[in-house]
Amino acid sequence: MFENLTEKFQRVYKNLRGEGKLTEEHINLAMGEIRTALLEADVNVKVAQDFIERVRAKALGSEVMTSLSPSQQVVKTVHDEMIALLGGQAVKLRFKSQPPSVILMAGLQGSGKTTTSAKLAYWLSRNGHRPQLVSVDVYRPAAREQLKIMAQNAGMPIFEGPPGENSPYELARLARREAIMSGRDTVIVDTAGRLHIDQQLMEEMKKLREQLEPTEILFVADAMIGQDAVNSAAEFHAKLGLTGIILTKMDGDARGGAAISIRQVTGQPLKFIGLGEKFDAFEMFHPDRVAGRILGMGDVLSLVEKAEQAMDAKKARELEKRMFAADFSLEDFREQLKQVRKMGPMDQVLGMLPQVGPLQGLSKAKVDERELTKTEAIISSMTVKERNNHQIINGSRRKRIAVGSGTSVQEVNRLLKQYVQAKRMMKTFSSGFMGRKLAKMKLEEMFQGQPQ
Ligand SMILES: Nc1nc2c(ncn2[C@@H]2O[C@H](COP(=O)(O)OP(=O)(O)OP(=O)(O)O)[C@@H](O)[C@H]2O)c(=O)[nH]1
Ligand SMILES: [Mg+2]
Repeated sequence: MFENLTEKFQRVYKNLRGEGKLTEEHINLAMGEIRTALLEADVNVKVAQDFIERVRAKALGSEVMTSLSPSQQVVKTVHDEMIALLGGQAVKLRFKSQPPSVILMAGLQGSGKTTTSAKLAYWLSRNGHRPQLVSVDVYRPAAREQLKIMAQNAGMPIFEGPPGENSPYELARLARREAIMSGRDTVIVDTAGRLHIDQQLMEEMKKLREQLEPTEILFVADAMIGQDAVNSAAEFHAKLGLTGIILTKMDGDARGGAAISIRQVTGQPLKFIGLGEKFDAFEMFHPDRVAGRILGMGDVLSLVEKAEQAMDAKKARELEKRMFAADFSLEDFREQLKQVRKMGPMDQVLGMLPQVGPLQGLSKAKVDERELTKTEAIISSMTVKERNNHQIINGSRRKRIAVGSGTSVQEVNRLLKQYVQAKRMMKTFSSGFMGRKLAKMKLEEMFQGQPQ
């Protein structure tokens, strides 16, 4: 997928890479190339234009990140904007608190609704759900049989309905009842395809929507047909109110532009992609991963990592500076704790501690995980004012903080005492190697968990 687009992007980077300093002219040239690449990939004109404008504005105005060269900054900006364009974060399916939830599949003829229904059932079953399939495509003779065969291949239950039943509404109603009786939490309704949006079938979809109150109406779009898929998605959305989009046939040599435009045009998130004919060729749509694929993964990701690492290091350096200027507030203390804990359980964090900063060199044996949790809870229960000026924390405030953090007043007192001691130590010894060493020892002590 997206091979052409990826190739073009790689070329733009290559051209930029040679430039030590980027002028406005360079950026304009690169933006022109990216614009052409997007349009050739079948991205909607307006979407492409907006994208370019955003990147250009950021590339010209961005604050300089010293860890990246100017051309790398442009690449990172393109990457960030591409993720944003694709929706930012992956969006999960919605479910009713009272099952069963109904998922209504919609789309043009041959877009992949039936195949995708079976895939989605299989995916749901792998992700903690108990799906139930039903086809209400009573128009094409073999349509229901097709879903039945696919369901059987994937080992998913399908509701076939009484022989001769030819009402979509009745089939849907009975399938829902069956789901309740057999304890299934999701009913996936495969509907009839249409060549173009026709009045009668649209009415049918609306009626199904009213009857079933689906939590999701997913538009299944064939990525190969490009802009047509975009237009019909917009129309479906206007008439039916879509809640998400599934792009199928992303395994083909689709130009991929539809994927990028459809979300913009409908305002609805892309939720899954189909990557083949088999029932397991299906994945959740992750904007960052897809952006990575479009832009040529390796290069860009390592670049982004590099930038992020540098940012953390910068933050840590600033913190250290404040600490040794004895300007180290409880807020800083908590920030430091948070950064460390973000990295995972303590035993895994060893070796990953920031290269600078007060936590450098803390040994695993000395860190008590529960103590960290408590410390964080106590500081979190303070107001911002209290965190920045511990001296206002009087008796009644201590009581409130203890209740808020599920600890005791004694524990709050102890933390404050340790904090004050550490702060004083740092002030006294803030110059010279030994001073820093002592200050660090003091900090280590604070993390150790003291005997009661
Ligand atoms: N390569 C590839 N083929 C797919 C994918 N999804 C569906 N197909 C194929 O596309 C064709 C049409 O799929 P269907 O699931 O029958 O489409 P439909 O929307 O149910 O079609 P109608 O019921 O006629 O409207 C079939 O040959 C599928 O195997 C996919 O992700 N990748
Ligand atoms: Mg079908």
